[in-house]
Amino acid sequence: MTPTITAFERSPDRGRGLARDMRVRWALEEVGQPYDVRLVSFTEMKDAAHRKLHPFGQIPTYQEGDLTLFESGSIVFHIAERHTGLLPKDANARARAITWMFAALNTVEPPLVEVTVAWLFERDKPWAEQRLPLVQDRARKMLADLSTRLGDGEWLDGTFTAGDLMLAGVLFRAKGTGILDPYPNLLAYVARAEGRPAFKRAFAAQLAVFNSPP
Ligand code: GTB
Repeated sequence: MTPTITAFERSPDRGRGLARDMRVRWALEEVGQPYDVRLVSFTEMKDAAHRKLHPFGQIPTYQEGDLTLFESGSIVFHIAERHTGLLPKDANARARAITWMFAALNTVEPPLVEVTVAWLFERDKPWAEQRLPLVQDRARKMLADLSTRLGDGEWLDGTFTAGDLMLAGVLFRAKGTGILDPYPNLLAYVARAEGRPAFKRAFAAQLAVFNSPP
């Protein structure tokens, strides 16, 4: 059965692939699973009908037969479990890949989102000058640890897994803020991820939505 995901009808990022449907599209492309996309406006997202799929009135969602999921991490995990290619067969390697998915979402993403929010939406606030360096500092400490751990590895644990997809997806969103610039290995890691054919197909698909006539 072809799954249907939801995405912004008109992404405010102007097709830069920053919304979290991108990582779901990427996972589906990695495993070769065709999918449909239902585009939703900001108004529709808050309607009761959409909230049946997503309690917080957001995207992405995932529907496949009588299964409905929200949370990009859960959706990518579901895709990785149901198909081959994103989770290793070896039980320990699989557990490590899942650990990296959690690390990407629980440890890496929150401080990076804080930086983006402070940079994009709070710069005009009277307290912005004090807050921005604080959140940047927290993010840099985490990134320094991540950079040390990755070292000169191609991927986190040998071969590309759902852990890399999630981590690279998180770092990709933060790249534009410049916060990754002091860590060339992290930048190279994101560039490797962006070079994957599945990533390129996913990126092109979300860009095509933005470029299509309203
Ligand atoms: N934890 C959830 C997940 O991982 O799926 C978070 C989902 C989420 O934040 N969804 C956002 C959303 O629906 C889109 S991705 N927001 C609408 C709302 O809450 O009303 C975050 C996002 C938003 C906007 C941009 N942008 O403008 O560039 C990029 C990314």
